[in-house]
Amino acid sequence: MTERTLILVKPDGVQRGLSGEILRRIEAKGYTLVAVELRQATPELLEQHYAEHVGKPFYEPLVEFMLSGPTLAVVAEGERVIEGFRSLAGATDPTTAAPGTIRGDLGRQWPTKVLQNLVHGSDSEESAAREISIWFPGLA
Ligand code: DAT
Ligand code: MG
Repeated sequence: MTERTLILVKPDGVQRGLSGEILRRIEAKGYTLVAVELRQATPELLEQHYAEHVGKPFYEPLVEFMLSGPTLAVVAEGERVIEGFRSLAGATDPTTAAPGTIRGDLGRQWPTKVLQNLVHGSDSEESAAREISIWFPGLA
């Protein structure tokens, strides 16, 4: 069954001019772009998107970081794209993310409370459906 996933190029990726490189990797892997839109997140949208992290020590810095500039919101499609993009993205911590991955090749630790790791990718079918409806209500 074809799947869809919600991918975000976070403000660090947009600000560093890596949107094109990240889209290139998604397309080169063979996935189809369904929607691509540069958006300024709001606190309300982020509270929904990061509902599972509300109350964690890094939540406030995470929201502040996600509000620091525009985010490129993407919906990509393909068989097993949810798992496939998580694999392209690499581990959460960019310092130890494997070389060859987006986070491993392009990310690093900065002196901030939140890890800046360039991209978000939905982690399950349920998350993908929920997150696509938050960012692209017209697609759900
Ligand atoms: P992922 O983005 O790999 O799914 P996550 O959902 O656990 O990771 O966390 C969301 C984001 O929050 C993550 O991309 C970076 C930040 N983050 C997660 N754990 C953190 C931690 N222990 N310290 C600082 N930032 C963290
Ligand atoms: Mg996550």
